[in-house]
Amino acid sequence: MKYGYFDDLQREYVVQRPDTPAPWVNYLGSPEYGAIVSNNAGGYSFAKSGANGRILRYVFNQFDQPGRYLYLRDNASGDFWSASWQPVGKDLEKYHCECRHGMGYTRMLAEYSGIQSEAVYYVPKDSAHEVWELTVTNRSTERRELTLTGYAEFTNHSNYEQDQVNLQYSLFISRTLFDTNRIMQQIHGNLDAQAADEMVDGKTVTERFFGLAGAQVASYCGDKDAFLGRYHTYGNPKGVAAGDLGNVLSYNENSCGALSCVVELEPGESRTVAFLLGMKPSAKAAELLQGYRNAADRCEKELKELKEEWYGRLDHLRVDTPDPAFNTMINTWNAYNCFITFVWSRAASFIYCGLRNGYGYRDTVQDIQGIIHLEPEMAREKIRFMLSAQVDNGGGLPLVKFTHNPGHEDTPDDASYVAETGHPAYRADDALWLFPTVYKYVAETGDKEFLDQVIPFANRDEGTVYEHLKRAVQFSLAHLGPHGLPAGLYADWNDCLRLGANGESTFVALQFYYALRILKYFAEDRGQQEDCRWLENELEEAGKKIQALCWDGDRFIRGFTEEGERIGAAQDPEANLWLNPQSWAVISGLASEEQADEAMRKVFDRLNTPYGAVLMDPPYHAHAFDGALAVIYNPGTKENAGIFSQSQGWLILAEALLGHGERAFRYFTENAPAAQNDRAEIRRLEPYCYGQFTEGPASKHFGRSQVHWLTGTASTVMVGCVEGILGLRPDLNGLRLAPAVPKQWKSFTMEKDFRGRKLHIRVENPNGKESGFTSLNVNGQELASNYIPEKLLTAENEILLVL
Ligand code: IFM
Repeated sequence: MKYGYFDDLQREYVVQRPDTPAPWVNYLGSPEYGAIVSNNAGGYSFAKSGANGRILRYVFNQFDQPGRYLYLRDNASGDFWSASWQPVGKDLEKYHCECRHGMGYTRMLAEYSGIQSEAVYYVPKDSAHEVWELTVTNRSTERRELTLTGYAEFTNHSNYEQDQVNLQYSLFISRTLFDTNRIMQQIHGNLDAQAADEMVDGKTVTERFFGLAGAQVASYCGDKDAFLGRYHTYGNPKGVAAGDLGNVLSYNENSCGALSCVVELEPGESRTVAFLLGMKPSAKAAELLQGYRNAADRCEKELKELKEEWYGRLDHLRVDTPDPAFNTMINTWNAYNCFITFVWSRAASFIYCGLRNGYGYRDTVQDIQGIIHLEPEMAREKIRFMLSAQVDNGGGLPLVKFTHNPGHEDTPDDASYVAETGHPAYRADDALWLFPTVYKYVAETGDKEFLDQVIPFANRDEGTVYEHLKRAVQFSLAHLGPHGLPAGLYADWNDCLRLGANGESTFVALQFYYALRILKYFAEDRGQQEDCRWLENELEEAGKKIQALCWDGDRFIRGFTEEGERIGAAQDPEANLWLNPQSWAVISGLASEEQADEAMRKVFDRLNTPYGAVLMDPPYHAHAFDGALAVIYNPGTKENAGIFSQSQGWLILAEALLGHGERAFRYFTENAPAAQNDRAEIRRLEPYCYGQFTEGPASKHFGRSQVHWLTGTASTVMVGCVEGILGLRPDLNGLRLAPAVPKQWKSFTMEKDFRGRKLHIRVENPNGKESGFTSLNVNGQELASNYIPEKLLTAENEILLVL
């Protein structure tokens, strides 16, 4: 079943049926001011931190309420409805609507009883407030008088938990005031006589506003209960039904901002007003509102700026292949998902309730990879930040606080860090993610000097980027298990594998192998002979051990328990085949051709499903060892044999590296949101963003996806598609073109910005191959291989690759 379609020209997803199987949301704003809005206007917003800067309230595990509600009332008939289908929820036979989620904005169009409405929600570029622009048009043949009402439900406290659970306190610190065109909410307003240096108990006054521009306020309400009326709902608020909000303010009640205005429209006439919301004192709010007097013009300008910013980012790579779902994901939605994940990490969605007050090391370092080909400078700054969160022993801080202070942080070795973050120990993989990320940045940009930049460590000391990478390798060497493989510590990539100091992880061993190769490549380029010799020896040593200990004839095992038992061996009754060690054996470069073929075939035969490959099989139930925490999940779910979508990216990449275009593309299609638009009722999540996992065959809801938007899947699949399927593989000195595509793709094109130059690439596939090289022509010159040295490139480049 289909609920909408992709409008690729506008870079919008258009929800045509509003009764979607789950709230389908969009992200607005920037790290300064974040907002989430669903196709029925549900959602919340926050300044800087979802945990401590919460402005709009949202009730999780509910029916997507409350939200940014705009009500329209026909004053002649008394009938009322909302600019989004919910919360009033008019009969869809009479109420026609669509919701267009775009890049940084969401537009709701509705037509009911001869009135057309268009609500646009956005956060202007570089701003810390949100705008709800509402345009109403009279499509009937009579003069109409309408009351338009905006409703924003403030939290009573900026801290999400205080607002939700500590009501004996938070109810009694909030109050609202009204002035001309705005409701002001004050939290701790009674402290207004205190100077900042006399703050009581560390608290100051917090002021939020909800204001109206472009029309006069006819009535207002600052008290949620008074607005709704006892035993009413958001679908029939008393004040909206009456056409008069009663001018009530809150004092020791739940605060809200509700403002109404009255507009009269001749047939065909339109009127635009704007509701503004944010955290500002009254005078500043008044000034801001003044700027929106001519609401339509101001909003048009701001939306244009937003689009230009987003299009500018996304246009650094444009592809045109025979597959529309692939195009829409790579050109727009997967790319957008990568930026959203890059910015919000795992902080705020409808599943992450906004409590996590920092960056997970591995998540963020991986998230960066998804935007390197689009915004390398933005990526570089975050890489620097994450390097500054690496401890001087080479390990990563499991959680990097939003208030991170490089050089002065405690570490998992300090009780204070453990108490503050809840992370009791190092994880084996964190700093190893730096290798693919730093490599991709340097290769994309050619910025080799980056390796010489000096960056502090989290706790003390500083070193060049190259030194940081060396220490990451040294961390693994200092934490080897009894067989000499890297220990699994508190976790490897899999949060549900607690292998400890004596258990060992094949995944980390393969990452380590990959890390050694990258560092050696850098060392060779820099002429660091001693390091080259050291790394060569380590590589040989690691390679031998992994081969001897982890290859089980037709698969790589997952590792060893603390008791020395093998995990993921063929004869194990449960979890006897794991996905990641197979794909990473290929990505790391360790697997021989025969091993790669065998292991990847096993994955395809045993783990693959119509929705992607499960993380392992069979699920844990009766045979989980002590550190196999996955058993806490229902079978077919998350790490317990769910289709963990992030791993699909590595699978796509691994198959593509092997030249298996058919399989790589199949894995993309099975789990790509856009490719499932026609069966959205099964997938349930938004058809335009990734989820953390899809329920596997062992679940009652096989095919249903979960945990929308904020997932490492965005970046791994992006890398799998860009480096893998499209075959865009830069290195220090140029660019290799090695696509791995479905045989039936006859040709495709790519427009890529590369190191300040434009590449216009056409790939032809006259003989129906999956990969390979017949010829490469760059600006009229035939090259001997599929590699383009940077020195051959000019400002504009015409490139033709024949497979
Ligand atoms: O790798 C982790 C990630 O850090 C958080 N979500 C689950 C993944 C797999 O366990």
